[in-house]
Amino acid sequence: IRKRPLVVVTRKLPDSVETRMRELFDARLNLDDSPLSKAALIEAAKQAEIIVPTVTDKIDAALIAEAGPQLKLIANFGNGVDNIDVEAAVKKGIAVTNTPRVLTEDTADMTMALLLAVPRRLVEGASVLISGQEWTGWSPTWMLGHRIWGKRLGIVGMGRIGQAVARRARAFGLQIHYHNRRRVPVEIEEELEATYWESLDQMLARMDIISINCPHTPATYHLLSARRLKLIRPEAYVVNTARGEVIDENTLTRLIEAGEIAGAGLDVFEHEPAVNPRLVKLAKAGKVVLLPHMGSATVEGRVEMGEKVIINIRTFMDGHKPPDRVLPSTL
Ligand code: 8YV
Repeated sequence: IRKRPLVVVTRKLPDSVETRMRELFDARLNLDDSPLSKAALIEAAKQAEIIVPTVTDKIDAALIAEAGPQLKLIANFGNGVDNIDVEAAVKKGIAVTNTPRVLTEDTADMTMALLLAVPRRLVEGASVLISGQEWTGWSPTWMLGHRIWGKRLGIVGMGRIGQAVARRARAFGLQIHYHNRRRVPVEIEEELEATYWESLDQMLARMDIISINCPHTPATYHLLSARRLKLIRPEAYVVNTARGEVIDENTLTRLIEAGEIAGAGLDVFEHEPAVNPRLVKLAKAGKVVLLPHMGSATVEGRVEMGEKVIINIRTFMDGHKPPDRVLPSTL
């Protein structure tokens, strides 16, 4: 790889990140911020030594097959790498990196925001005033939501983000439960006062709020399947700031419509950017709160993600193992 490698960046990044990339690399930036077309992405794979994609770029096996021999690194601007066929890349000798840690706390904050917003009817209440409807004044029985203090929170995926959610949720007086592929070390369980459920089914059946915080991989696709969603209690809420594909969204929607699940707070969707119109209808009815994939959307976080991408690229160019290398075995 040359000293100033040809780096194709697929989306508009924060200014400071782009400036630094221009200084360090032969950076081909995407200044108009619309995702690259499939043809442009293929072109990039044929020419670039390094590609910096985001969640909106599908770097699948077919695209990797088209890549020229000069492509050596896919430095994802994002933590989740479900947009990339990591196995196909690594097989072809292309390294993959991501941007973990810098978005953990922001995503956990957004999880808490949804976790509070749905039971406490935050958006419904706020929209009364924004919409110009007349507010007839305080009433003892109007706009009542449900308490979250003392309730049971079931975290699906107790990695960095799941733990950051647990830490916050404890401060809000929730009881912490979790399901994870592996049990987390006992010190962490003790610190979080978290109860481990080996059986996801059993946990789902007993929780008041369920938060999805696991990555989307072939093993977690529709982890909350129709069968599992039916185990959830009718008083319970589901929050998802991970990936839409982890939940069978159609069934979740149907169960909320039928009153068999109380509601949901969703930052991610199965077919982004499309959002099921039935979910929008439920949002209008105050049953769900929907956000357009904003979990890590802070000025600070996006700059740090960009800086991480740069460190990964520079370390790789220097011939060292990049700090955030992703291997198929770590997925
Ligand atoms: C990003 C995310 O917005 O990092 C992730 O996995 O979902 C978000 O923080 C997006 O992925 C950027 O590519």
